[in-house]
Amino acid sequence: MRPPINFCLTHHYSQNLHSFDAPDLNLNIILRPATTGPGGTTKPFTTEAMFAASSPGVYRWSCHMLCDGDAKNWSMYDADGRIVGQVGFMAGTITAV
Ligand SMILES: [Cu+2]
Repeated sequence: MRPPINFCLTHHYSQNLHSFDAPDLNLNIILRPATTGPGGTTKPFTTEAMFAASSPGVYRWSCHMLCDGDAKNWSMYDADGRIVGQVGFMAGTITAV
């Protein structure tokens, strides 16, 4: 097992719950929404987590919370209509070197 890596996920503007799921890294993290601060400013909620990749590679993550109701959950689906997230919106990759 490779050494664990700490990382922070800052969730700037969304008022919805999201998740950061990467099954191949055993990650299932719930991201709390931003709150409204003084003067109506957005106060981000930061989530810290730790993970270790067993080997180098590219690992996929996605949000599994169906959080995009305003856009009919467009960002949750891939081009084939599966609920795995649109890369660059509610999905992406983690590269372990
Ligand atoms: Cu989400």
